[in-house]
Amino acid sequence: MSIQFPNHFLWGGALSANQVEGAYLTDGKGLSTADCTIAGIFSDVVDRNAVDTTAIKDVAIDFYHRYPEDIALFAEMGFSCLRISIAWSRIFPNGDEKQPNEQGLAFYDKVFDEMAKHNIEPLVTLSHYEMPYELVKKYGGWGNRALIEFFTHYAKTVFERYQNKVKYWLTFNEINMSLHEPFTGVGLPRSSTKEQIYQAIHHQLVASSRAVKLCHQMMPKAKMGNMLLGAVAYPLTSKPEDVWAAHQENHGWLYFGDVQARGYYPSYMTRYFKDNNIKLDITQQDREDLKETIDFISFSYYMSCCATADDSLRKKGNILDMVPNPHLKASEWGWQIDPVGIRYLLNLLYERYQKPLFIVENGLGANDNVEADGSINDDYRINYMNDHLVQVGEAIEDGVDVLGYTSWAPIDLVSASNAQISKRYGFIYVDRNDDGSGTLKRTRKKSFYWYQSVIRSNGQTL
Ligand code: BGP
Repeated sequence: MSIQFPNHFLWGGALSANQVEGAYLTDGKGLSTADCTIAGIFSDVVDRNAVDTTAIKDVAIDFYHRYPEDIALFAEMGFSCLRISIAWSRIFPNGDEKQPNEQGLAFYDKVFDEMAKHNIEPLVTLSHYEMPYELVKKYGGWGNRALIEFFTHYAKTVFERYQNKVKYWLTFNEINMSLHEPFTGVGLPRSSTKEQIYQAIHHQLVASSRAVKLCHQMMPKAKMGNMLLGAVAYPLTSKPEDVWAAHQENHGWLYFGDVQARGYYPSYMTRYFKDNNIKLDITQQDREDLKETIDFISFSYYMSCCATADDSLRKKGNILDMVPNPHLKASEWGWQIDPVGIRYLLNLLYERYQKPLFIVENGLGANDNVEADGSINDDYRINYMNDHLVQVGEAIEDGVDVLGYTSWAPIDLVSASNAQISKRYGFIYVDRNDDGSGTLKRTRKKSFYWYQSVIRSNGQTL
């Protein structure tokens, strides 16, 4: 059966500001939380002054200066869409100013104009694993209700500025990761109590719905989505206790989507808060604000995991506390590869919400080898992505409304979990090493030509 992708399917790639831009203090930018967790953003804050400023993320892949070249390469692959994020700390260096930083705004104008030249539709995340660091120091991050106003002001500022350039928006990247990585998600230390983390998440959910409301008021033609880590859990066995454990595991991340897509907390969370003696400050106004729901659901998908009622089997994985699936192989970083999982997830989310879906991250992190002739033959990446895209096609055949697919990542960049560049994801190789050496030269990998033909044929070559 040949796979039919919709005619206007958006094909592209995804980036985040702190993993590609570099120029971490250029043109008035303030420090962001991502700049202060040099060991990888999945850690608590470090003292920035104690950190060597040649650190890998200060330059990253220098997208700040090389974006015309990179966007031209994306265009050569045939991208119709590019997901980027705006660094909040470029627009409001401290986060709590009234007046934005014009130089920061001007930078993204130039990036959007460059995309427009190549007919590439931007998909923009307002906050991808970062916020102005001052908001953590001065206010205690999202634990403080004041951040709702600061974020809303930031959203309004960028909506005003880019309303004629950007149609697709996302609020917070992988908002459900805050439970596992509270500093990265909500600017809270790992030592925080569950109640503090859920409260901070609540403030973020309210801020998200306020941004959606502003988007709808200011840009009636624009669409705003949420962004979830697609962390689907299967029962480890057919034991009813394991099936229930998987159901609960999925509730742990789906509740974010439930609030953002339905406009209220689901009843299972009321039960969970009660059982765990978690008391949240939720005002009447918050409940009103939450009613403004997103237009589409977006998510990342890298792997699935298993859940079991037997706690002794839980293992600390790379990101989540995963129980390995005995039927799956894993990447070099232990992320289990499961193409069927993306079809399962697409169906699950579509049946649950009946809203369009957007796959905004999917890809394989791997060590690449540059051959003597300079070529990079990344067949493992091609196989991974091909297998996943075939399953996306199946889901479309199942009747799931999929708006598009942006790979993570179209170009090598700094890894979120370990701040290294050697965990490479790109179709484009960047000559930079974990110690900061390298020319930053871009080279097309074998996968570049594979993705180009997939896009050209609208999925027919899969
Ligand atoms: C997601 C993040 C991205 C990206 C990706 C790969 O969780 O949204 O920012 O980094 O995962 O993860 P890593 O870089 O740790 O391999």
